[in-house]
Amino acid sequence: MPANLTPQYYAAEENYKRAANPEDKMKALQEMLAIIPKHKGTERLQGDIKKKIARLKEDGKKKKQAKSGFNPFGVEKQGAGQVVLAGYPNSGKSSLVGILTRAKVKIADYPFSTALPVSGMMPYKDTFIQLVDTPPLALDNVPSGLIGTFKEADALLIVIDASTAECLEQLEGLTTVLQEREVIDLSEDGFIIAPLPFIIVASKVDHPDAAENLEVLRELWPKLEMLEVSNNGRGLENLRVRLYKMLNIIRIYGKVTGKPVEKERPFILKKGSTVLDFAGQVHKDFPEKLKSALVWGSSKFDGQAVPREYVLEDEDIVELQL
Ligand SMILES: Nc1nc2c(ncn2[C@@H]2O[C@H](COP(=O)(O)OP(=O)(O)OP(=O)(O)O)[C@@H](O)[C@H]2O)c(=O)[nH]1
Ligand SMILES: [Mg+2]
Repeated sequence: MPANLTPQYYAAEENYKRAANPEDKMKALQEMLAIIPKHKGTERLQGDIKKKIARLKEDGKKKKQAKSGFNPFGVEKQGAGQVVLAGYPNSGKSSLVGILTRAKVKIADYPFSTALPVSGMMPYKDTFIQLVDTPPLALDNVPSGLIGTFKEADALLIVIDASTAECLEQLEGLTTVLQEREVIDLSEDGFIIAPLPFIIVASKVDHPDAAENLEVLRELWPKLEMLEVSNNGRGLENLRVRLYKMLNIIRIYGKVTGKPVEKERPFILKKGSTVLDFAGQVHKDFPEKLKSALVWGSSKFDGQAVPREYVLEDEDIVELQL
């Protein structure tokens, strides 16, 4: 049976063929289906159009899922702050995260042993700092997902391998690529400007060549702050302290009138936060109700009444007056 298609139908089909995006394709297909003469002779054609529409819808769904779905480079933030490691293959990143946290990291004597970010919690005082081990930065092929992981971090740890004379090259390579991808900013004399705080860590300083390698590096970058660590424990306590400082946070303990202070779980706030900021973290309705607060710690005397704008310090105890 002949199909007897109309000129309007052919025009719609032409639109379908020329459509450059799924939306236009869908529009054309729906028009074709609407105007196609409905009789036995066009049944197969009608079926084809319906199939194409179904396939387009399916593709659209998949794309949406991919967009909103699982990102293997995404690491959900936990604890007082997230510090992400960055470094060349085999530089000792996984070893560091393994020692400082209980994360199940893969440590190997061959490069590229870590394929995706792995995070662990590092205890520090009465809180936890999240450390994220990452796959190595191979400069000729930097996955954009990994750059995303760095940008989301609260701070970075740039790891260079002091056991090799390449450590200078590693430092220059890493800082260059991280600057190019707008993760960090470093002035020529090695001062951090913004946007992300970071520290340089020289790993494997137990290696016999490490001292000499680092001496060369220091001559070239005299002002650069660098911590020396090794998996035998050297420098790790210092690193923990520096990580906490770098996050620029304070721990605040809440107290309810007539009750003892809640020491188990400090609230984490940015340095420079006020009593008002603290009230907002405790409950969203509190800032509006807040009149003043009593403070133990940074105040001149214990339990001193302070205004809402009072700037808190690490380890202050605060009793909100609502
Ligand atoms: N001597 C010495 N060797 C170390 C130290 N830290 C790590 N290593 C060794 O260096 C090798 C690489 O360590 P990893 O921690 O797997 O390095 P990585 O940076 O995670 O490597 P990728 O995941 O491939 O990027 C392993 O053989 C470790 O045992 C250290 O402080 N001293
Ligand atoms: Mg690794």
